[in-house]
Amino acid sequence: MSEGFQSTTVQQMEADAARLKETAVKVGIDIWQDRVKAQTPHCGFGDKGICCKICAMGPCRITPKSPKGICGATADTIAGRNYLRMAAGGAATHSDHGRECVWKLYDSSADGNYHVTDATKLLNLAKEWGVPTEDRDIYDVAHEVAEIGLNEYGKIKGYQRWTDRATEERKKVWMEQDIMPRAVDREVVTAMHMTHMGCTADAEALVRQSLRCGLSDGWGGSMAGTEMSDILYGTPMPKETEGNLGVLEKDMVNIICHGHDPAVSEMIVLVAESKEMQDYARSFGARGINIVGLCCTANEIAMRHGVRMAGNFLQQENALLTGVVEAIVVDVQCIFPNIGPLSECFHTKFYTTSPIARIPFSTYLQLTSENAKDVATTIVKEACENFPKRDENKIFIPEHKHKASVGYSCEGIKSRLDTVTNSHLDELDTYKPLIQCVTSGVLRGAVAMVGCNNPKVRPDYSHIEIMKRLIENDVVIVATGCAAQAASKAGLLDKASKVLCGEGLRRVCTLADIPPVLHMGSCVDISRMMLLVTGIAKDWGIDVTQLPVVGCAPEWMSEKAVSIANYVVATGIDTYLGIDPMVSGSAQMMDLITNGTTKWVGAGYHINTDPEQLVKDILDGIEAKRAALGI
Ligand code: BF8
Ligand code: SF4
Repeated sequence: MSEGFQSTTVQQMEADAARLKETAVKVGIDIWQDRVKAQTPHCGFGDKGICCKICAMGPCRITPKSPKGICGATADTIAGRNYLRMAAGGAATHSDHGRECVWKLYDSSADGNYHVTDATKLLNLAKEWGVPTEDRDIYDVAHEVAEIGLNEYGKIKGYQRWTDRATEERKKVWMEQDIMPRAVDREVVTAMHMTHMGCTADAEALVRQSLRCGLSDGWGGSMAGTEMSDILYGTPMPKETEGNLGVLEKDMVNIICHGHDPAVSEMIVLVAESKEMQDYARSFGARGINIVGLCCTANEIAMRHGVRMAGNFLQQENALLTGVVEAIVVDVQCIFPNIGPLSECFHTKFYTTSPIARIPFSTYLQLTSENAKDVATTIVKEACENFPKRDENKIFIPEHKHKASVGYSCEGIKSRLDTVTNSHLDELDTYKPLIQCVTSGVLRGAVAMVGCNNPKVRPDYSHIEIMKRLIENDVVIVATGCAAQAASKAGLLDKASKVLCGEGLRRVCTLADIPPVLHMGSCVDISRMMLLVTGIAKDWGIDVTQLPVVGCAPEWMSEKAVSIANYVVATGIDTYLGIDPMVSGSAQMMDLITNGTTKWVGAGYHINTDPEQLVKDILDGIEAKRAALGI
């Protein structure tokens, strides 16, 4: 079955992009490749983190001749404040997405738009939080759990209750280092206060708050987002789908869902699947409705419904340039404002749905718990009516696509282990067989591949080349966000791609019937990875810092990625970055985020913008962890 597997190369993807660029030229619109040229070279001060515009005496820039800003702030202060503000922006963003998910649970009802789908997960969480469940209506439980969840965002005392799930060792470290996260809103406000003109000038304190703010996201807001989404829309389990632009269909009504919060995309999928809507599409000459996802929304609906994935961050303009998209629906985050003017060059309708992301040249239909189905119905209907308005002269759909096996939540991974291996051991719900594979050397370790695309490096190249090298070396990969999408485009989520693995990983893939890259979801689902490493550390009986497991974000770009990197490091996992974290203008900051955090929490950043070198560093890091364990 694996015979004949051919990974799509970055060169092939670039050829598709070049062909689509011809359409952009024809319709007279700029795309990111043009804008990168116009923005290069970037401002060196911003790039190194030593431009401050926090007050109106500035902007102040640090040079050898002017080593301090007007207030006296040094390069260390300025780079440190900029870094913390990025972490706070990311924590706020993930967490507010999570908050919306909790609100949907709060608003859920038997006869409303949003329902409890995974009642077991809800009841487990209720038990964890001491909410009575016996003889109660499931929605009464849901509302009480949601109210507690919402209060976590702004509670006046105590720490994030999600951190109770961490290992005892981690909790001790977080308390000792004074980085145990309080309410999410408090950590973000504290970060903004600390970085105001005339507040914290000490870089070390700024990095510590970055860790704490990040933890309030990973072990707070993001975890809430994942958990509530699972309760509302179902916990992902392994399923088959496809990825890359070839999933767009010439003869169907194509609707793209883009963004992050599943509240919108779930409703679009539900409405579009109805016979009434499929018939409506056929009445305009289409074969039916084809829903596809972009970016993290793609991950969310692929994981839960097998909806196909059109691609990642730098593919969003390409998707519209195919000329076959009747509608693109967005909610929040990672949406290029250029989608507005770009959609105007085609028949494509562009819908925004959230007050958090208002974008010119879009139709704004605010989606609420009450009107969600009506809004989705309007969008799907208008998309169908739009089908006959395509311009044949502007159509080109690249043919590349791959099969993709997705849906590897912690429960999904355990289900594979239970059905294939654990049942022989008479022990279910455990990571022990996985641990045995690592201790015996069949697997060398695991890497969490996460993050975005960034044109500062060749898009997707770093993701794909690093993943190929890792699986070749018997390192299993868990992936989320746009990294998971890169894997899907290259075929690395296809079980058949095990032919690219070393002998050990290939054997594991065959035995457990999994691909070498396990798709764990969207970026908020990196909280799943935190629970995965926690579960493995507990089952193994060692600390998270000892595991031969690392994180890697080779093409990151967003503030969310900075928040993620902070909580991954604070959780004890070394993190390998392929993009400079914009603090290189301060030697102290560079030392703090590499060596400093290692002293405090046992993990830090390793930075290398050369992907070949970065993957070598990762493999060396994994082998060093193995050696320290004596395995
Ligand atoms: O949250 S990986 S480009 S889509 S920020 Fe955005 Fe980056 Fe993609 Fe999802 Ni995550
Ligand atoms: Fe300049 Fe200080 Fe104001 Fe920053 S806070 S802009 S360094 S005066």
